Amino acid sequence: MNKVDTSFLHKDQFGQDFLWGVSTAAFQIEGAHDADGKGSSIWDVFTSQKGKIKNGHHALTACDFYNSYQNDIDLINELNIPNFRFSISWPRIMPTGTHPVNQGGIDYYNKIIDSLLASGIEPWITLYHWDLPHDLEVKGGWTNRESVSWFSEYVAVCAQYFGDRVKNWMVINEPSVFTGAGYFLGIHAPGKKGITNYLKAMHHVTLATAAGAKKLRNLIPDANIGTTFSCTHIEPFSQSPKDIEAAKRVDTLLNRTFIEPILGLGYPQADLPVLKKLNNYILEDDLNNLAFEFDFIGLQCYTREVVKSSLLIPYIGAELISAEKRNVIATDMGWEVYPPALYHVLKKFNSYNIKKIIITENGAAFPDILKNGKVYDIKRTHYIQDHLEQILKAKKDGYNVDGYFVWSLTDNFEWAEGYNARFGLIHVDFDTQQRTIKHSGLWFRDFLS
Ligand code: IFM
Repeated sequence: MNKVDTSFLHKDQFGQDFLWGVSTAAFQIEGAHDADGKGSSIWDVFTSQKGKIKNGHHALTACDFYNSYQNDIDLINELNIPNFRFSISWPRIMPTGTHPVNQGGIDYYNKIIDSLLASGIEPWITLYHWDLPHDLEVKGGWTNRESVSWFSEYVAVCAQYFGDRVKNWMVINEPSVFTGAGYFLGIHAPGKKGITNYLKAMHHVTLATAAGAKKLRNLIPDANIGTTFSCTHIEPFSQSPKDIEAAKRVDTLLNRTFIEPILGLGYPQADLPVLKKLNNYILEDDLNNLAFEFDFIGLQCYTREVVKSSLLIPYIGAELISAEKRNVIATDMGWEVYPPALYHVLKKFNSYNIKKIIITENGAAFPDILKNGKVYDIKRTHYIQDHLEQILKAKKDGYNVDGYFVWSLTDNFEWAEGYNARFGLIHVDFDTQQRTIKHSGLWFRDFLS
């Protein structure tokens, strides 16, 4: 393959210890929805329901990573990517959510871990990337306080089977997204709606994050333990006091609500009054149990949001003005392309007491075209380069940032968007499962070489 010009950005500018990686999630790539004893997840059930996913797409096969993992690990190697983030499918390991353990699932993840290590690639495990066992959802899922102990039981099994080789762990991925979309808006699995479901799920997921992390610490004392949060740079639509106040409420919900209790600061109830309703579910000692000293926090930032005050939107009194309405450049997700957001987010989160910050996801969906065996995704290449420049700017200004993982390795199943939104450094033909490294992938390869 031809070399791609990387001369204006150099890996060394980020420092010798800076971590470079690529991120994925089980449900989005594995397929093999019922192979070797796997149980159903809430996403298996949700995708089987009519009208939930664009174009009726499902993830029965997805990228077939379950069978083609060796090929994809070889591609990670070819791209010179030293760290691979993937998630464990809870119902593959524990089909009903709690004991017994499914040996078929354990064998599968052992193969992945061993293959990565044999290739010199460091495994980074996410324990929960949204695919709750369906049997637990039948019992209320995250709205049931018992979910905290179900999750701890599952974490202990993962630590016991994989902790001898895997040092890097992320407990829960983007709690604000899956509780908001899955338990308040009903547009993601399990399709629940309403403020009561949402607040219960919020509190139990936050308790589970700390409980899971403590379990890992006990069972793998030398583990590098983190958890990941979606975050976004928020700006008011105008300088009117109402828009400024609305932006503050949205910032509280999207950037502060999940991380602050983990950092020992409690829920930011003063800045978002609806969170006071959480007091109905907070039991004695919960606030102490929510805190955990993570080794790192993973931040996942894709865009900024512009916020206007609105009396029509309950609980938050604010609306997000879409990129389309603002007539700015956007990705296939409708998210504005705004690289300085990453700088602002790094600045903001540096004001907390966090040991290490890693950007554990950043990337873009564009309508890639495979032509003559090549994908010239120059927009994605620029997107990544421009975000890396923002990281350099943040470092220059003294803000701590220790790594950058691209979302994602291959095109994959993008939840309610199905296969329409392509985020990969590697193109996937979903009919043939043929992989083609895109221009962005070649650029990243040369940058990392
Ligand atoms: O695909 C998702 C991922 O599962 C979680 N973070 C955002 C990505 C892009 O939407």
